[in-house]
Amino acid sequence: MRTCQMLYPRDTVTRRAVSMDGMWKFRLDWQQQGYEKDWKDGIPNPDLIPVPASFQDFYTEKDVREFTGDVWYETDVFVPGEWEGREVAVRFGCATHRAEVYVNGVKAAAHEGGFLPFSAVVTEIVRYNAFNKVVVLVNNELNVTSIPCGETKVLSNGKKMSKPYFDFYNYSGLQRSVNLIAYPKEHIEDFSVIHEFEGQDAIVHYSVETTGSHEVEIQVFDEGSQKVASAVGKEGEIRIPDVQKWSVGKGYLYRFEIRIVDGMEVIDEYYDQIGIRTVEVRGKDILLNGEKIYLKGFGKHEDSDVVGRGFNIGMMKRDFECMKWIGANCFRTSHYPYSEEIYQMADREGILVIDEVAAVGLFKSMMNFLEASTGKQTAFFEEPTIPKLLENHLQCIEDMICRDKNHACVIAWSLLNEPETTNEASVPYFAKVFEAARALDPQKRPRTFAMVMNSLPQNCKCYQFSDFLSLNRYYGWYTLGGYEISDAEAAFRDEMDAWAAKEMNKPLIFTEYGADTSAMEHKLPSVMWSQEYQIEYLEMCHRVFDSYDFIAGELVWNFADFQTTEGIMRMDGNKKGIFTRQRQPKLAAYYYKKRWENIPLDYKK
Ligand code: BDP
Repeated sequence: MRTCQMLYPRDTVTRRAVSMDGMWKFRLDWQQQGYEKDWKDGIPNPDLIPVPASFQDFYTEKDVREFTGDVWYETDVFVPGEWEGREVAVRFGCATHRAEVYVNGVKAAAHEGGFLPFSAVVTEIVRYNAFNKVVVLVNNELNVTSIPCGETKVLSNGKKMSKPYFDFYNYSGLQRSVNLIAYPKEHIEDFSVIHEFEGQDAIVHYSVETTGSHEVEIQVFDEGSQKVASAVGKEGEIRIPDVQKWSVGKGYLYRFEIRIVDGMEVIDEYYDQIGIRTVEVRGKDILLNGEKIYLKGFGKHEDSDVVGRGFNIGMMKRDFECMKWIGANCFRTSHYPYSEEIYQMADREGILVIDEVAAVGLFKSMMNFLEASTGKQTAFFEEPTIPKLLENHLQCIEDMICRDKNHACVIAWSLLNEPETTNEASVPYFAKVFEAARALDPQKRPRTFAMVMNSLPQNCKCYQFSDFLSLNRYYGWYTLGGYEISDAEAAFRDEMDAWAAKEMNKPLIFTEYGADTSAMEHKLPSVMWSQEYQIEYLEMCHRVFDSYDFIAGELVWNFADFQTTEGIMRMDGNKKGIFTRQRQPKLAAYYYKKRWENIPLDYKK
């Protein structure tokens, strides 16, 4: 049975969450012997490695960094005696890209998809008042039936390596926190909120899913801990008088306390911090609380030195400080759902998030991000592997929406990045993905997908699925770069004119535009890769953006330099960052600070 095990682990009067983060035993399975030799019962001769973290960048051997296959993790966890009679689970923030979990040698869970949480319910498996052995087999191989898409290549020397169909390093392992959780048998499984305003008040339509039939109560507290509203029942409405709306830069959060009760007895209790806002697309505008907003910000990555894609609480703090300093109000979780703590922080800071599922690489070309600009036509969605891929993709959409649906910061779902759209076969695939997101989201947020360079007004068969269009465009970089930039601007305007001519009456935002730039390079006059060229390129793009009223946002690629697979196009990673990988500003950061501080939130109203 698959339950929606997405509630963030918390301590309450009825629940316990014990962090299992720390040094775990670790071993790469070079000979693929782990299964046969029962490593599930304990890993022989292990190393020690931190969790959460990607395993790749700790070691000095290239074979380890490039390791593709099974890796094993192990730890011992104490389960208190007083937990007997409750449900006990091991909850993983993620395991990239797939995992099997063994507790005391017994298989407790298997999970596919590397960027969303899952739990192994171990109530019947654990020994109480004793240490229990948790062994996790994580596999990091890429293929074309799971997301993100890629291949695993076997070299003639027998070694395996990852060939991603995407432009970020295939970091993997236990990259997010692991918790041992205990909760009552009759418990809150999930809840959702939909907001509406009536004069100065908010009406919150809520629904709570529980595993039993006892009464549910909800109480709402403001930031001063004053109770402002309450309700009884699994479903209903709560009126919050004189509501403080959640908005950009003002992440006002109410504390919702949910209880299952039996008279005076509390059977289960959960709480969450909820921002109250509405989001919709109307005509050419994206509206927050009924008012037009212009998106300013970044495509990002979870990526930093040494820990790779591992959740890094210090880096998260620094990233939000940099975003506030520069005047950004939005980021896209390119190209996968991020760690839960990042959405909590965005809720708190009043930063908007376009939440993207890991459907990247749905384009039949290993170097799709390069070949896209050549106009090459492929037929990814005609492959026999598509039904299986769709199944995995839909599951990830369901899990992402289940996990993130109550976050005020999440204003839209991005359902794919740079898929192929020029072939008829993509249409039914898109229809299913977009329908699923609409059906699953109680708040019916806008849906979009990021369109690759060759998805153009004249040939794209799927743009109409998006509630607002999201374009990834590199005029002046991958095409017509350097001294040809004036032609790039003309070509860019031609495309925008062609979109305008469609009279879609929809907003369009840029989810990517950018130029690789060395933080060391200054050139007068500019050349490509110099900091001066990055600014000239950005100025050109912004002249275009400022000329069209339906362009409702600009998310530059990328917030910071990030790691990729090595190759002739990448010098130790992608250098399109406005900040370096260490989160120091390039010259362009000062340019943006000036631009964004002068662009009002309701720009182009
Ligand atoms: C786009 C991809 C992004 C790449 C970027 C680039 O969506 O992942 O990193 O281009 O080439 O194609 O920098």
